[in-house]
Amino acid sequence: MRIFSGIRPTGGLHIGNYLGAIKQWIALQEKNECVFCIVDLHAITTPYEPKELQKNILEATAIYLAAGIDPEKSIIFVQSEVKEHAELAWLLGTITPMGELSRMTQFKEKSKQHKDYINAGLFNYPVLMAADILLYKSQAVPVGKDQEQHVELARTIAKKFNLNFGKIFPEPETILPKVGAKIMSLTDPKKKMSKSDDPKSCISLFDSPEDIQKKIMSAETDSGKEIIYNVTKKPGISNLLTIYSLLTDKSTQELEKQFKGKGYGDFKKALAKVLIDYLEPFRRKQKELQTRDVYVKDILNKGASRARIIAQSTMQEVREKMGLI
Ligand code: ATP
Ligand code: LTN
Repeated sequence: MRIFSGIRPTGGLHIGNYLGAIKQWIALQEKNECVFCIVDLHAITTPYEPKELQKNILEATAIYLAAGIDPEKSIIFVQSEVKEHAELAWLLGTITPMGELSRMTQFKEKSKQHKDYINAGLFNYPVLMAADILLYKSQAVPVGKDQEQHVELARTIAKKFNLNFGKIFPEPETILPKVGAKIMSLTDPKKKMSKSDDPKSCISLFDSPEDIQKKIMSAETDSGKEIIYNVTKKPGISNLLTIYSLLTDKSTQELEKQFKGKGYGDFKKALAKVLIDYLEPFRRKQKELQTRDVYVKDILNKGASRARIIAQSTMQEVREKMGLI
């Protein structure tokens, strides 16, 4: 299967990004043809610092490599280096209903978050995302729950293109993790963990052991003192149980048994230890890669060359179907 996913170079990754998206990418690359994209053209739809962008792109790439993306198995590249993304986005924009775009939750949320930065790029964001996916004729897109709506729109656009101009695109499916599709904030377990939120609310993949300990010990918990999985009554402890379960492959029921009779403090101490141990190789590999910019750039150049071959061939077909050649 051809798989595509993208991530914005907007700062460090947290365990929500990892458990919701990247962990799936790493498993999928074993048996599929995977294309992973650092979506810089998406990153510039919200406020950003031009001088920092190249640094963030290299950092983001180092993070994926440290997390286990293997450039021998998968294509990893920067979106703006393959011009066909922008070109296809324009063409697909001509068959995308405005009504669909104005229903998008992310557009509404980001417009609220950045009131003086509501631009047409942010509105058209899902069209560019559809172009990313369709350019590679991808059949599946592994993402967290918050991106499901965008992938559905990409399906709608694919269907419409096939109907209007002739069938060339598969209708992409979303791959959601069974558990962990929405890891919640540590400070407010009713909100999703988000990298643009307060650093205390999320565990970065590269947090120091001391920071992990502090953040987990002060994570918001619920009334009562039993360690029980119940998302409505105990959203805080349930979120922590989900994280524990995903990192240890123990079910939440097993964990309930393991911590029976223990309090929140004991449970949190144990979780902090699990996280510190789990993330140790990430910290080590990232430190190594940070000093190897040339190596990382070389991987991105090779990735872009491989991506271009597929992208150019799809664009040839699209131009023919749309009557542009
Ligand atoms: P931002 O705060 O800048 O919007 P973000 O933390 O939401 O960023 P993205 O770069 O938008 O992260 O998302 C990268 C991937 O991680 C996407 O596939 C997204 O669905 C997934 N993801 C993001 N947050 C979570 C979360 N809390 N739980 C599970 N998956 C998540
Ligand atoms: N919109 C996504 C990032 C993204 C993406 C994509 C994900 C851009 N293009 C294509 C999957 C497929 C986000 O905000 N996380």
